[in-house]
Amino acid sequence: MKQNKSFPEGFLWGVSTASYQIEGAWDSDGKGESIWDRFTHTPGKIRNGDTGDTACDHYHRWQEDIQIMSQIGVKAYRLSTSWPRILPAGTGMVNQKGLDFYTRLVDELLQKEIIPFVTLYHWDLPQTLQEQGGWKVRSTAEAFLEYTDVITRCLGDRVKNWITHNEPSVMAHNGYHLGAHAPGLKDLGASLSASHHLLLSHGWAVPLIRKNSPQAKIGLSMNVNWMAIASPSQADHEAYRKSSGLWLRWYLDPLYGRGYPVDVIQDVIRLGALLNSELPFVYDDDLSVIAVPTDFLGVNYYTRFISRSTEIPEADNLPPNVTQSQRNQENWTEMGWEVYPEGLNRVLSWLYYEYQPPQLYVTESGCSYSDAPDNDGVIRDDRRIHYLKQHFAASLRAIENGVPLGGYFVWSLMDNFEWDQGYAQRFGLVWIDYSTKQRLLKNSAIWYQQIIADNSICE
Ligand code: GCO
Repeated sequence: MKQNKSFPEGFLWGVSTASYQIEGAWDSDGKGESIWDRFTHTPGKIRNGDTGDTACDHYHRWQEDIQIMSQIGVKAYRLSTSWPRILPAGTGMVNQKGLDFYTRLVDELLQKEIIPFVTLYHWDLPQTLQEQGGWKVRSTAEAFLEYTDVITRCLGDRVKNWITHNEPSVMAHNGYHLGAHAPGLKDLGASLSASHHLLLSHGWAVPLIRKNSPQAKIGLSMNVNWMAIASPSQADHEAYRKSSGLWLRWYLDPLYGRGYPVDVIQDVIRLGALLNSELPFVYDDDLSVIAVPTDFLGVNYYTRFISRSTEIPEADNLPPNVTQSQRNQENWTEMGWEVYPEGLNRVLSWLYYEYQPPQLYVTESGCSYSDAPDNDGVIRDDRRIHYLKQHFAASLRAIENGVPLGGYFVWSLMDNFEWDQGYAQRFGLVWIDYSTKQRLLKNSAIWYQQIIADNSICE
C-alpha cells in the first residue's frame, strides 16, 4: 500500500545553478575573462563548439527566473558568484556593476522568501590569475581571500549560508589532470598542488566569512557518488582504494583533520608525480588551516561508479561499462550515468558516520534527459520525476538512519551549459529554448511544486 512519508519540518527544498552555466553576458558591464571563457573559445574543447557567452541569459532575465522559483515554491536557491564579474583581474579593482548584480539578486530572493546559498567558486577563475599559474600556485589562494572579503562584506549581512568551493576534486582532476575542463592541463602533479591550494583557500576563507557575515553557516560541496567494488577480488578492492583515495579521501581527510592519506601519497609517488612523501606545496600550518571546523558538508550526488581492476574485467555481476546503446533507458540518464538512488542513502550515511559533519545538504542531485515540449507544449519528463522521487526517498532513508540532512537542492533550476557537453545535456526542471531564451516549466517542476507544498512523498 502506498504511504505518505513526511520530511522533517523546515527541510529546505531548493534548486541549484552556477554562474558560468546560466548567466551569459560573458563580457558585459566590466566583467573580466574567466578560464571558462578562454576554454570554450578554444576550438575543439566543447561538444558542438558551444560556449557560455549567452547561456540562459540569466544576467538579464534574473527577475523572471526568481519569479519561476517562487512559483515552484522553492525554499532555498543555491547560486554561485562569478569572481571575474566582481574582480575582473582576480585582485585589485572591484567592478561595482558586478557587485550590484548580485546585490539585486539576493535582495529579490529575500523579498520572495527564498533563502540564498551562495557558492563562492564554481570553477570560473579569472583568466589573469590562470596566467600567473592558476590553482597550481599559492598566490591564487591568497587572491581567493581578497575576493571572498569583497563579496562577503557586500552580502554578508543578508546571505547567511556560504559554500566556499564546489567540487574541488573535479576542479583539480578534470581541469589539471584529465584536461576535459578549463584550464585543460594534463599533469597529475599540477592537480595535486591545485587541490592543496583550493583546500587552503577554503581554510583561510572560513574565519573571514565568519567575521564579515555574523551567524553565517559555512560549508564546502564535494561530489560524492557511490563507489561500489565490482567483485570481492583483491584487485577490485585495490582499484577502489586508489580511486576513492584520489577522488574522496584526498579531500575529505584533510578537511576533517586527518591530513593527506599516506597510501594515496605512495600511489602518486609510484606514478612519478611526486618525488617523495614531502609534499612541496604544503607549508607548516596549512593542514590545521584546512581542518577549520565548518557547519555543514554539501554533497553532490548523481550516480554509482564501479571500481574495477582492468585486469579482471568480467569477474562479477555488477554492470560493466557498457555503451549507451546497450543501456536500459530507464536506468541510465543521457549523461551515461546509472540511476542508483540507494547510493545517495549510502553516501550520506557513510559521510556522516565517517567524518561527522554537523549537518549535510544535498547541494546537487538531478539527471539529464532531453524530453522536449510535445505538440501541445507540455514537457512530459516522467523519467526526471521518477529519478527525483527515488532520490528523495533515499534521502528520507538516510534521515531515518540518523543523518542530519537539512535540505535537497535539485540540479538544476533550468537547462544550462553543461561544461564540456555544452547544451547537449538538459538537467533542468525548466526547459530553455536556446534560440529565444524562453522558459517553460517541465512536468517535473509542477510535480516538485506539490512535493514542496506537502513536504512529503508518496511511496
Ligand atoms: C558538477 C557541477 C555541476 C554540473 C552537474 C551536472 O557536478 O559537475 O557542480 O556544475 O553541471 O553536476 O554534471
